[in-house]
Formats: sequence, C-alpha cells, structure tokens
Amino acid sequence: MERTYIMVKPDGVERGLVGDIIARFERKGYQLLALRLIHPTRELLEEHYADLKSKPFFPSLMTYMTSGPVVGMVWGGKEVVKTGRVMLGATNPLASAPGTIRGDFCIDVGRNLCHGSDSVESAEREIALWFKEEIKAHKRTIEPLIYE
Ligand code: DAT
Ligand code: MG
Repeated sequence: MERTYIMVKPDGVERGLVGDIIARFERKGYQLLALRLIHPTRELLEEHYADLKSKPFFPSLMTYMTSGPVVGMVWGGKEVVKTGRVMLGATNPLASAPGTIRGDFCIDVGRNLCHGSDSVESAEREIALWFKEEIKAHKRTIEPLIYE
C-alpha cells in the first residue's frame, strides 16, 4: 500500500487544527497507519529538510518548526502521496485553492500549517526518519466500501 508522511506543523497544533486535518484524511477514505505528537529536535528537522539547507528561508523555517510540538502521521491508500499534497494545497497558502487545508486555514508560506511528502521515495525516507518503531499493516473491514 502506498504511504505518505503528513505532519501538522507547530502553528496547526497550537491553533487546534489537528482534528480537522485528520478528519479530512479519514473522510477521504485513507487509512491512518501511525500517529505521534513530537517535540522535534533541530537535528531531526535538518535531516527532514536536508534539501532546503542552502535556501535563504532555512533559518526561519527552523525557528518556526522548533517553536512547538508537531503531529506526525502516516496515511496509506491509493495514490495517497499525490492526493495528500492536493488536499494540503500549494506551498504558498495564498496560491492554495479554497477547500484545501492551506487554502482554508492560513496565509503566509512561513506559517503554512502542514507538511506532506512530495514523492513515494521521500515518503518512505520521511516515515523512517519520524517513526523508528515498526508500523503494522492492518486490513480494514470497510475496504470494499472505499475501493471497488
Ligand atoms: P512543501 O512544504 O509544499 O513541500 P517545500 O518542500 O518546497 O514545500 O518547502 C518546505 C517548507 O519550507 C514549506 O512548507 C514552507 C517553507 N518554504 C518553502 N518555500 C519558501 C519560501 N519561498 N519562503 C519561505 N518559506 C518557504
Ligand atoms: Mg516539501
């Protein structure tokens, strides 16, 4: 099953939007495979955002992401990586369509509430980084109501 790493950033946790974000993925039909409240270290975030290290906004991104706990989740299902990003909206919330998480709840790119893996490969890398324990597969009884 395809998996993705979805993370509610510190602003989303502090603003009480975790439940809404989870509800969107649940209602869509995706399967929650793992969930954890994490106080991320700078080291963990530097590895998570390793490809952005040379960007001018990297220091402010680190300050933002270490400002409070995050909620990390693994969601599974058909094309969940790509669809998860559609549900999140564009990186810049002002360019995000209404109906998406960022389009509905935020304004600034430096306060864009949530993270979603950008490819199947980065999803597996991020899941291994944020969840050290084994993630068990569980076959849902409702599967035939979601997939034909
Ligand atoms: P995404 O989170 O949509 O995958 P990304 O991986 O390119 O986007 O960047 C990671 C985060 O870094 C993004 O969610 C917010 C921040 N960021 C990206 N581009 C930025 C910019 N131009 N100015 C400020 N922050 C930025
Ligand atoms: Mg990204």
